[in-house]
Amino acid sequence: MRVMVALALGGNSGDVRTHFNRVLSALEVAGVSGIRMSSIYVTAPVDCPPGSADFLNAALTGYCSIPPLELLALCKELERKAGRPAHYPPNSPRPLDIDIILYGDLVYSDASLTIPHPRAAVRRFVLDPLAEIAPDLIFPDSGLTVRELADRLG
Ligand code: PH2
Ligand code: MG
Ligand code: MG
Repeated sequence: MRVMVALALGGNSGDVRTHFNRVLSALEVAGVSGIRMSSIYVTAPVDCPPGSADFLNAALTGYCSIPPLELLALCKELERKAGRPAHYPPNSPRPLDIDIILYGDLVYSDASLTIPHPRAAVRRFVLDPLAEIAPDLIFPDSGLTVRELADRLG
């Protein structure tokens, strides 16, 4: 069974655009279909160490039959291949961050993964790119759409 997933991409060191393009290709190879990607937004760092560089952020949606924890493992593998160390200080500069924002209407939490992403609904750098490609997608925890959540941020 395929479900629509929404991923947020971010990065603020090195050749972030190239890493984003590689994510697209890797997801296609992994069988994710109907992929749509937003434009790339330049965003100011949020909750990052002083002096952090601006980010590039984007969102993508696609139809996926990969189970959530396997999708997480794939995202971590792609981050690692982009040069991100396995362990790093919180919100430190990174060439690639891939966050699972939504996985169909799944609401899930364990030690490694929480879906919907716990901070996505209050982060403009997630909601604005996602609203560009999927404004009517519903966050199953609140029942609000991406557009409604973005409007709430004012
Ligand atoms: N990611 C974070 C923390 N802060 N700020 C921006 N602008 N973009 C991000 O992707 C981002 C952030 C944690 O993953
Ligand atoms: Mg993140
Ligand atoms: Mg992350």
